[in-house]
Amino acid sequence: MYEDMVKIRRFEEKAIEFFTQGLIRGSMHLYIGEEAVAVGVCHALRQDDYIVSTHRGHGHCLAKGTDINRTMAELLGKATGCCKGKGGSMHIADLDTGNLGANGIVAAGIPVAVGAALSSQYRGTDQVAVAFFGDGATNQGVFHESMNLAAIWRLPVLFVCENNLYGITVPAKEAVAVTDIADRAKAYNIPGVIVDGNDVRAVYQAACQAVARARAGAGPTLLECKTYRHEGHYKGDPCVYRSDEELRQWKERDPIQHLAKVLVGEGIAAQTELEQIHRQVEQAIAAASAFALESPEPSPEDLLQDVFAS
Ligand SMILES: Cc1ncc(C[n+]2csc(CCOP(=O)(O)OP(=O)(O)O)c2C)c(N)n1
Repeated sequence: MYEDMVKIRRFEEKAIEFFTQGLIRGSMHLYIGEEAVAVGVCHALRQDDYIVSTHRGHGHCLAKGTDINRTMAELLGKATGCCKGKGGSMHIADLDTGNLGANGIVAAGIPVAVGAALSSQYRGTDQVAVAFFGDGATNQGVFHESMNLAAIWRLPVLFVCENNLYGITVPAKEAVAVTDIADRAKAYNIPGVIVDGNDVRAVYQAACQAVARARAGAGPTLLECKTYRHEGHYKGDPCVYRSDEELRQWKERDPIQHLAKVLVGEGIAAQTELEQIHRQVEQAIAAASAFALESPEPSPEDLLQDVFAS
């Protein structure tokens, strides 16, 4: 889990460089600071379980196991990307790892996860579906409709709210009628669990319980992970709506540093082993960057391939 969190962090730091050089087109929403959520949840899943991601989806994609080369190539819009360059930063999907796609429309992935869970129940497999979404998404009607349907049909789905305190510039405390989003589960008679989203072990444990419940046919869980994004809403956001002090306090609770302290403090890993992990990740990032930079652009003939039109 430590390696996966470092991989996501370094991947995005490299993506910032590419974005600044104009090599990543469009907008880019970074996950830095929230890595423990994707990694903790995805480590509780099997490869054939499903996830549905958000506009902030690089972390979910890597945590679920998409090849890092193909992920980097996708960000650069290359033909070797996991969506052949047509998804880009905000719309990555990878069916090989059960990633049904990132989604630029807030909350729109949630019913997709419910549909995947219904399909799993219908087919009699014990696959679980996870919907990742932000605090802002929980004010959308489709979130409530999805929770209700999943609850009455006891679907194997895990609703994971990444509460990073803001929806673009709007503080959740001014926009959400409850203090804890997990409380919204009460309206649907399902468990609502709050977890420290910067503690990957806590996220993992809570996710394991919710996944076991879903696989056993007992239905959905709403898991609220309290966390924070270190970067702005999008790359280039001036962040005038939050204080430097707030950011400093959250950076002190950095999920990667937190786990490093635990691992070394409890004698689970030596500092040198963690340094070795960082070196391995650096090599993987360098290789992925070279792969993406050297990959061909999609050809004009590919424009109408793999797209649906009527
Ligand atoms: C249906 C819809 N409404 C508005 C937007 C514009 N929008 C993009 S991101 C965002 C905020 C999302 O906040 P949250 O769900 O908390 O996710 P976070 O960005 O904090 O990860 C909004 C309102 C959108 N993309 N889709």
